Amino acid sequence: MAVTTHRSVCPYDCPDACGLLVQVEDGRAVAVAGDPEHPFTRGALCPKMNRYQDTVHHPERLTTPLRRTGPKGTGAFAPVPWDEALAEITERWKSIIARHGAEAILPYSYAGTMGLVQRNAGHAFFHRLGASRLDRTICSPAKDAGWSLVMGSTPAPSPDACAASDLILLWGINAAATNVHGLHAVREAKRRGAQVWLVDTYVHATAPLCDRVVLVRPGTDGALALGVLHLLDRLGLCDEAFLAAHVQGAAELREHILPEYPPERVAALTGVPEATLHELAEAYGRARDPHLRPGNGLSRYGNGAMTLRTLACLPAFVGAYAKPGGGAFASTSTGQAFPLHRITREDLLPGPVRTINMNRLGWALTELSDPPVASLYVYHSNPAAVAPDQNTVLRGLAREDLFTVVHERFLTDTALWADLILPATTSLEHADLYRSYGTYCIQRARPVVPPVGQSRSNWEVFQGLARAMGFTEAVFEHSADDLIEALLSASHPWREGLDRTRLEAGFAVELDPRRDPFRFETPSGKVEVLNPRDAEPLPSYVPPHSAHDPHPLQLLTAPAVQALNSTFHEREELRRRMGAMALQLNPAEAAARGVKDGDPVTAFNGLGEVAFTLKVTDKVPTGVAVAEGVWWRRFAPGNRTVNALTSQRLTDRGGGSTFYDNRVDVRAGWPLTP
Ligand SMILES: Nc1nc2c(c(=O)[nH]1)N[C@H]1C(S)=C(S)[C@@H](COP(=O)(O)OP(=O)(O)OC[C@H]3O[C@@H](n4cnc5c(=O)[nH]c(N)nc54)[C@H](O)[C@@H]3O)O[C@H]1N2
Ligand SMILES: Nc1nc2c(c(=O)[nH]1)N[C@H]1C(S)=C(S)[C@@H](COP(=O)(O)OP(=O)(O)OC[C@H]3O[C@@H](n4cnc5c(=O)[nH]c(N)nc54)[C@H](O)[C@@H]3O)O[C@H]1N2
Ligand code: SF4
Ligand SMILES: [Mo]
Repeated sequence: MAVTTHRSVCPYDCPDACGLLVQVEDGRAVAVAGDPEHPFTRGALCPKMNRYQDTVHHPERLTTPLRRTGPKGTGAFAPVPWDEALAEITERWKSIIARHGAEAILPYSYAGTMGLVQRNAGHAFFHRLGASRLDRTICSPAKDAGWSLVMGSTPAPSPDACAASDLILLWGINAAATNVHGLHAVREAKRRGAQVWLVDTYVHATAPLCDRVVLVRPGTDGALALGVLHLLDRLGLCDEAFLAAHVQGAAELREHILPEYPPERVAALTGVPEATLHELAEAYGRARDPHLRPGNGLSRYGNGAMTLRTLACLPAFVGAYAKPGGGAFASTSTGQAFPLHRITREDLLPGPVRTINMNRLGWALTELSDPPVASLYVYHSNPAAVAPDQNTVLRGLAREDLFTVVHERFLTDTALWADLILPATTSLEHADLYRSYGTYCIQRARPVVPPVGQSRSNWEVFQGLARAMGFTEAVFEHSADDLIEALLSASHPWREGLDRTRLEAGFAVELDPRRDPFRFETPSGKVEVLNPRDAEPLPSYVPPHSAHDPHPLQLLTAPAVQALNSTFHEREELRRRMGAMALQLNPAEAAARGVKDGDPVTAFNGLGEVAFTLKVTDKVPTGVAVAEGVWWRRFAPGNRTVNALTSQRLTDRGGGSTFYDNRVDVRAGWPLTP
């Protein structure tokens, strides 16, 4: 049988959005490699996506709709035809609507796939239905909110621009895990003599690439940034010409805020020694083209938006925003280049409906009333694993009176609790248009293998549900390809001059954000260190939520190298490389608790208890515990995973998650969790 090669895209929630070359033989993907013609990812893949064919053709793929045949959560299911499954869902929904109204139905989705069509596939349907709306704020809305208070909608530079920098500041980012190709330009800069600094909370996989690693007390980066600004000012390292011409409020920050952040106080707040603080300020202030690369982790605290807002001031004070290799890269907001409303169809809403913050799913399922959530429809998300406060989420999912439908590729922790499971295609089986939050590339992907079993794409399922509900709007008749055309047909300045032929041929092509280094897209046209429209016009330091929690260890639930949130745990070889579900502690913290490397331990707080295998390492400072990865419960020693320890509290702005803003203690042994 002949082998053919096809272009595709990595569909996952990763800033890189790699181009793929997929080899297909007899309707099966047999090999997946990086596309050397992709302008940003240049032919390399991360360890997760090598052997993507093993996910696509995994023996545990869900291949038919399944109906629950035993008690909830026990995994007893039997196959049911698609028509019956869709009819059952819509009949149950019609009776729920008759009793409680459509707001008693809650969709729950996030980023199992990043394609514009499949990711947003449920919006038109649920808007038309009048279901409760979901505020999709689990990832980094506080980062965006804080950053844009200072920078407005100013486009980020190219992610490769930092190759021309002489000082790169990786701030709260484990790029070796989460932005592998972002390191290409960092390595290039290093070859040209740049210094790379990492400001983080523990020494992780990216640290070996860095010349200096500064460990900061979790959630105190805002104070650290103000301390650097204080010293830049004191040492005369500010770019006064840039400040005068392009920054609003530098004088006010200098007068009202910076005097409160002398090195002694900042060292006490952040745990960063005064000498290191001086070195950091000197390095940053004296660099020719200093480049700041903030991650998302530091925004997942009660003060997350304020932290990012403070960080955004740093390049302004040294004039770096106008320098070729300098400035900052927070993310590329490429969604704006497409008329998404043509897919999401808010105009179909029957009237005002309530909005539920996805980080408060546990609360919504267990406490919300008038109407209660009577049905939950989950697609391309795994909230039983990824949502905070797992014990409350599981209590909600266990409710006998909750009708739960899960559209998935695998029997995830969430699918286990479903009344009906619908089998989903992978990205190699459906069409989509991809953008990225870490590059300006866009790429169109066509199906390269037929659907595995009876699996259907998100969009096909919502078309089927719309039909079964009797919805007659034309949008539900359109194919995924029609929707892609609708996204590409309306013009947008960033897409002017885009090579459509190349896009149609499956190659990645780049949007042009028309960036002018001296134009800031804010109401004043300047970098808004002072934002007069905000209740707090100037940035300052506010402590995180957990500052008031008496448990002794800050819990960092950081990304794992071999997984992507709860995705990829289906792959045995990746699980093997990850080893046991580990909690990392400093030797002094382990000794104080009488536990040693490899011991079974339990991390606990007021929300729950989670069993881990202890890893003792001096890469983690005292006062911190690190648990990398969002595991599936079946691979956890105690039937609970890290989110049994994280709270439903939100960020200061944006309604974001606070996954890192939790504290725990640790004791020897494993609990007998049911
Ligand atoms: N391999 C892998 N890749 C991924 C993911 C994954 O889970 N695994 N997740 C994907 C997703 S959904 C996202 S949103 C992206 C980006 O995900 P992000 O959350 O941006 O990930 P990182 O920024 O790399 O990692 C967070 C870093 O922040 C650090 N950190 C936490 N708290 C603080 C703090 O208070 N101060 C400082 N200075 N640092 C802190 C952590 O130690 C960690 O190194 O990655 C994507 N890519
Ligand atoms: N403790 C802790 N929790 C976290 C994080 C953390 O750092 N620490 N990170 C948070 C972040 S940043 C994010 S973005 C969220 C991510 O949360 P989610 O978006 O829920 O991400 P995943 O865990 O990757 O789960 C996605 C699921 O979608 C399925 N899927 C993939 N493609 C398709 C498809 O086309 N159709 C359908 N129907 N299903 C599909 C996959 O099989 C997978 O089970 O997790 C958050 N949770
Ligand atoms: S997960 Fe990220 S780095 Fe890995 S292949 Fe996908 S886009 Fe590339
Ligand atoms: Mo995320």
